[in-house]
Amino acid sequence: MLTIAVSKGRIYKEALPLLAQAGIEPTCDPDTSRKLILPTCRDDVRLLIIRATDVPTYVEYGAADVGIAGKDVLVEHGAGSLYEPLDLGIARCRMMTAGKVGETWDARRIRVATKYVNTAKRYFADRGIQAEVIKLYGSMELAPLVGLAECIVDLVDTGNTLRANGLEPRDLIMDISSRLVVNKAAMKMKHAPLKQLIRDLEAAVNPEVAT
Ligand code: PRT
Ligand code: MG
Repeated sequence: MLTIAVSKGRIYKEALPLLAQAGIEPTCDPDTSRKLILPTCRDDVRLLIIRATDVPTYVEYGAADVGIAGKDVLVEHGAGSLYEPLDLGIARCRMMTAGKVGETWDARRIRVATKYVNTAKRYFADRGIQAEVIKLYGSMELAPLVGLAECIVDLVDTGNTLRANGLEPRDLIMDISSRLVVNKAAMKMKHAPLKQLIRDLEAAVNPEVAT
């Protein structure tokens, strides 16, 4: 049995066509079924539907052999314990700093609100900026508006969310896309089926270089 961990929402939606090309199609819809374990058209493959931030944890502990997770989540988790064999090129966005339109902040000392605490600390430390990083679980855009922080670190796609809240993007921290991650022990124990899955997904992502 191969167990694949994936989060509901945009990653699931964008991963479905790739999984289908690899011959894996869930036999029920997570939005309507409430099931957390989705059977697929293949008896030997199942999907776990979990929170995006939990994907590296399930794969690290081997509760899932494989996972699909955003680079943002992997970097924040510190995913050195996982193999990351493939960039799926889906759910793309940018991790950026942002602040109130027209407002500059002290380049040496700032307060930053984010759900990416580890990533933000490392980013500012690398630039010699003393940042006090405040952990939030959502709606980061609110923080600068009410004086909780001058700066946020968040994901930006169209920029509409920032604009709607009188904020503007500042510096690019990293480009984000979703990656396939694999449990290290599973890579040895289930080598043949995992190798095949990686090859099939690679062909789905890059049809022109597939052999
Ligand atoms: O919702 P839940 O708390 O369960 O988890 P989640 O919010 O992490 O899940 P989900 O499905 O929203 O996002 C999962 C993954 O999608 C993230 O980890 C990223 O890798 C990827 N992704 C790609 C994004 C975006 N694009 C994105 N735009 N995740 C979130 N956003 C949000 C962003 O945080 C901001 O609130 O969309 C807003 C910005 O979008 P624009 O278009 O207004 O700029
Ligand atoms: Mg969300």
